[in-house]
Amino acid sequence: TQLEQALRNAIISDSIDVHFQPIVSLANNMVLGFEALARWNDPDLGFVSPAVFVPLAEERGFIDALSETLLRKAAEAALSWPRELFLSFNLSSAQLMDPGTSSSILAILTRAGLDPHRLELEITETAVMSSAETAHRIIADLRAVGVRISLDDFGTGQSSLGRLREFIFDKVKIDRAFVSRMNSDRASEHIIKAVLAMCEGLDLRVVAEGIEDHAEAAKLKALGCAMGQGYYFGKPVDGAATLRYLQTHY
Ligand code: G
Ligand code: G
Ligand code: NA
Ligand code: MN
Repeated sequence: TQLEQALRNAIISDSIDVHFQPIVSLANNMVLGFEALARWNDPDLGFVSPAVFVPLAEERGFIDALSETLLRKAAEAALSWPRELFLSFNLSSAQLMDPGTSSSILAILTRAGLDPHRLELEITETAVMSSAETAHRIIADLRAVGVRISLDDFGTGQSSLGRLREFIFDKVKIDRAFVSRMNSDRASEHIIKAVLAMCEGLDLRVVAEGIEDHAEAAKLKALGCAMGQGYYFGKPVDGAATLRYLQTHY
């Protein structure tokens, strides 16, 4: 298809970009790290969402090539940041089915010179389940060298609390669906409170996603949520704008 051909060309010509969105401490608004988000602005097709081209790349078997360039660019950007902030990078489900993923990630980090302790990988529950044994091996190999693993979009999809019993995660990212409803819907607030209590007991760090205003940030802070991410703190922006952001945000 036209889209597939355009995506191939974009990967080959290295024209898919990485943007960064801050993840902050809710206690003092300090920037702790950034999530890398792929951005593709095609000259003919215009802006294409990663929600479209990541699944297409998986389906057509070029997710490895795509992800390798994205991680390389993200790691290079992270090295230009003035402080040792963490870099959070999304892994797709196809990558968790491929036994070569851990060594290819570590090779990229080595080549770029990024300490594995600065990398976090965001994965969804569905991705872990799709090929459980391979996924567990990849996760264990990466954690053994200091890479941390975040459970993304927690509370959506095929969530099962049983997954948390396996202790394969370092962090949980509460899906923005709960955050956006928190101040209008009592159920969402109760769910967030329960997730925070559970994560504390399980020694998991927590990030609330999709914080869009001061009221949401203040509420989550009052509930004891340690970290936040969302348009209120900063939208995803390119590498140059990320450096400018870091000059004005501590
Ligand atoms: O930033 P945005 O809302 O456009 O992202 C849409 C979806 O694409 C999200 O689910 C996000 O996790 C995913 N995504 C963005 N960048 C990447 C990437 O580099 N790799 C993978 N696997 N998924 C990504
Ligand atoms: O699936 P994942 O959680 O990785 O997707 C993150 C997506 O959420 C990105 O596409 C990012 O652009 C988007 N996002 C980040 N912060 C906000 C926010 O405050 N509000 C909304 N609506 N989307 C956000
Ligand atoms: Na993510
Ligand atoms: Mn998420």
